[in-house]
Amino acid sequence: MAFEYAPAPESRSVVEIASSYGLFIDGEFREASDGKVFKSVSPSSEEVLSEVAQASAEDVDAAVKAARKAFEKWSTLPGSERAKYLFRIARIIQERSRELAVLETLDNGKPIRETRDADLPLVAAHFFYYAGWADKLSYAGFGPNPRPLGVAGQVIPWNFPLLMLAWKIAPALAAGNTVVLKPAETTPLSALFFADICRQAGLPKGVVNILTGDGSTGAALVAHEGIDKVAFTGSTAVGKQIARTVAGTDKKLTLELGGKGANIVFDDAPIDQAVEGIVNGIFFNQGQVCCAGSRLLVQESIQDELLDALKRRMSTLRVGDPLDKNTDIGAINSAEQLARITALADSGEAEGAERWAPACELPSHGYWFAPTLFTGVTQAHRIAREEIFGPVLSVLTFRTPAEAVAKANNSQYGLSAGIWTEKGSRMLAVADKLRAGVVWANTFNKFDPTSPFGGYKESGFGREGGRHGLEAYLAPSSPEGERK
Ligand code: TXE
Repeated sequence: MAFEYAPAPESRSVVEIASSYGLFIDGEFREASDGKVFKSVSPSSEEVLSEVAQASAEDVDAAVKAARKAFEKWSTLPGSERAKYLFRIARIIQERSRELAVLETLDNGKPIRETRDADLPLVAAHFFYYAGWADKLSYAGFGPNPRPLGVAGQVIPWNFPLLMLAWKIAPALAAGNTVVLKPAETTPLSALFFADICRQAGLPKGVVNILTGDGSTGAALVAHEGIDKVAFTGSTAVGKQIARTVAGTDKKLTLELGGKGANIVFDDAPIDQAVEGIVNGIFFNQGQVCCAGSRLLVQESIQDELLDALKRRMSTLRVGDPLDKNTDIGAINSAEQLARITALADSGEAEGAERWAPACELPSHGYWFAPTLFTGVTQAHRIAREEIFGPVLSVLTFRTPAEAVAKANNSQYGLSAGIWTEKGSRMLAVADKLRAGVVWANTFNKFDPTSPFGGYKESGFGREGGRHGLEAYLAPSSPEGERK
C-alpha cells in the first residue's frame, strides 16, 4: 500500500488577527486623523484579514513629532540601556516566532517553511546582533563620541515585511535614533504586531512609530522636514523619486532598489549542487527577491545536462497552500504583482524566447504563477534586462569567463551574483570583476546580519547589515575622531 506523506498545514489558530488596526504613534494605537482605512488581503485565499488605518499627512506629522520628542531621551541613554531593550525585543520575537511566521505567511503568501526557517530566525538575529553593538559604538572606530542622526523615516516593501523592518529598525535604535516606519500596503500586519512587541518590551513611547498606508503616506514621510534620515527599500522608480525629494536637504539617504542577479555556472561546477542553488536563487519567496538569481548564465558545453537536471528538479516543486509545510512555492503577493509578472513573461514569448514550466495545478483562489524557465534568451529581450520579481528564470549561455563577466555586468542593476565552479582561482578572478554588491560562491541567497548588503548602479546606494549598517545611522565622525 502506498504511503502518502501529507503533514497537516500549520494552524491558523496560533495567530489572532483583530478585525481592525490603528496607527502606532507615541506608544498608542489610534485611528487615522481622517478615519480612512484599507483592507489587508491574504494573497493565497483573497480573504480579507483585517482593516488597517491609512495614515494621513497629519498622522505623519504626529508620528514624526513623537519620534523627535522621544529622541531627546533615547539618544542620551547609555548604549547598555538601549541594548537591554533590543535584546528584550529579540527574545520576544523568538518566543512569538510561530505566531509571527503564520501571520507573515497569511499576509504575504510565502511558504511557512520560509517564514519559519528563514525570515523569523533572521529577524531575531538582526535584533540580537545590533543589540550587541549598542554599548560598543565608542570603541569601534566611529570616533570618540558617535552621535545618532535623529529621526529616521523608513519605507519598506512587501517581500520580506518583518525582515526589512528588522534591517531598518535594529541598527537605527542601536545607534540611538528613533524611527517612523511605513510598511507596504499589501503587508501591514507584521509591523503592527511588532508595535505590540515594542510595548511588551517596555520600549519608551515614541521610539518606534508605525504608520500603515500607501505610497502617499510614504511620500509625506520622506518629505517631512522633521526627518533626518531616509531609508528606503523598494522599486527603482520610487527610489529615484525619493532621491529627488531628498536632494537639496540635509537628510541622509540610503536606497536599496531592484536587481537582475546573474547566477553563473561554469563547466566544472557540481551539477546537483548548482541546480539546488539555481532553484533557491529564483524560486525562494516566489522570486520576489531583490537579489534573486533571475538570470542563469550557463557555460555552453554543459547547457543540455544542466537544463535537463533543472527541469527535473522544477517538476518536483510543490505550488500551493503556503501554510502547508510541504509547499515550496506559495502565492504571489498581490494581483498587481501577478499582472506584472504575467506581462513580462508574455513579452518573453512574444520576443521569441522559449517558455517551459512543469505541469502543475494552481489553486483556484488567490494569486499564483507556476515556476517558469525561458531558454533562447538574448540580451535584447526584456526578460533579460527587466526585473520580473517573480518565479521566472531567463537562461543565457557563455563560452569564456570573460564573456560570462561581460554578460553578468550588462545590466542597469548591480545587486547580486552567484558563481559556481570548483576552481578557486577562477572564482576569485570572476568575483573580482563583477559589479554586484554581493557575490555568492557556490551558494545563493545566503544572508547574515554581520554582512553588509547593498547595490551598485540602479540597485541603489548605502549598505545595510554589519558595521556598515550602523554607520548609516551615525553622524559623520568629528575631525578629531578621524585622526584617532
Ligand atoms: O514597489 P514600490 P511595488 C520592485 C519589483 C516590483 C516593483 C513594484 O520589481 O515588481 O518594484 O513593486 C512605498 N514615496 N520591487 O509597486 O511602489 C510603498 O507604499 C514613498 C523591488 O510594490 O516601490 C511601499 O511601502 N514611498 C523591491 C514601498 O514604497 C512610496 C521590493 C515599495 O513600493 C512611494 C519591492 C512614494 N512616492 C518592489 N510610492 C526590492 N528592492 O526588494 C510607493 N511607496
